[in-house]
Amino acid sequence: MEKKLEQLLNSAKLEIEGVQTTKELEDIRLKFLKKNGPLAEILGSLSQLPVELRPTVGKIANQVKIEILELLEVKKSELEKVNESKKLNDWDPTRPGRKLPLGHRHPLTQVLDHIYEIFKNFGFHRSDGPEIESDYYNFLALNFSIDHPARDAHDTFYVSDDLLMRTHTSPIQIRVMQSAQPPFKIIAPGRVYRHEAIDATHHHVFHQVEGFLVDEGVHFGHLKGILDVFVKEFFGQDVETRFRPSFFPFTEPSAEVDISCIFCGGNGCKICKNTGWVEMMGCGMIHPVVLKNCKIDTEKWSGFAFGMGVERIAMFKYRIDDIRMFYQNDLRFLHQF
Ligand code: 2U9
Repeated sequence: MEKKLEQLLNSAKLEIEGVQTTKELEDIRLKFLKKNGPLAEILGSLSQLPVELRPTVGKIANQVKIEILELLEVKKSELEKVNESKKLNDWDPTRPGRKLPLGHRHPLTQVLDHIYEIFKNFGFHRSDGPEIESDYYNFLALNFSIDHPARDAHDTFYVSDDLLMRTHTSPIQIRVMQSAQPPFKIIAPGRVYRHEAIDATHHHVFHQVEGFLVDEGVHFGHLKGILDVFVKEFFGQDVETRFRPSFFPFTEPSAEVDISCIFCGGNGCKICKNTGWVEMMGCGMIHPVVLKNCKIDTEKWSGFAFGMGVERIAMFKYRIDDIRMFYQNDLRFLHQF
């Protein structure tokens, strides 16, 4: 019996030494130590031995079991070390990395940046201002009468009696004119708020870009020229502009700017409702009252101003028929830009 145990240990030693994988090692463990394996068999047959031999043989059998378990454990950690270093050797830093999904600028930011870039090339500087404004900067300084309907709580979000969410970016320009001396060439982009119901073409939050230029001898021809070049840079060199008389409290004279439809080339289609023209922005010569409110000498200086809705421009450029798409953060929509 002792001889048998010695042979068992030796063959276990030999087999464990030759093992290459953890799977083979596990097979060997089962082969020698399983319930009905050779060692269990020897332990089970102890009862057939003479009583005086049983303790000695039983002790040797247990030692063999412990030794086999130790050999298995040592081999296991050897194999793990080999696997680790194999993994390191497999690592090839010259192979291309895994691509990470990258984000990009929101379509409104892209359009706003494009508009800003064009005016920057005309020599305009960007100014920003607070989204919560006083009645003075949002309305009074801009020549809105005390009873102007835009002042109504139905049209404007009030924070307090005198504070409101700005309804346009024009207050930025009042702040600029009151804090420095002309000439000015400023572009004022930003978020604006209007108290109105949301539908496919209206949102209570939207973005505007306004601009103004104050210098000596500035006239309506300069305004027409700069907006025509802007439209051609933004939409394409074939696109035409036309100016229709309009009214704003802060400009006189005032005009709406239409552009020839970029989808039908001005021939008439569904988008331009068969007119060949699409309304794109507003503009005018800064009202002398507004200049005087900013202590600017109207004998010496004059200026023009313009404004456009960024969502409206983006919707037209990319044929988006619902303004709410910009605010829903649906990745299927955003990935297209
Ligand atoms: C100052 C003086 C004049 C800015 C202007 C418009 C015409 C205009 C609209 C376009 C679509 C607003 O987003 S919209 O609803 N804007 O039509 N804005 S002139 O005139 C100014 C601004 C500041 C000190």
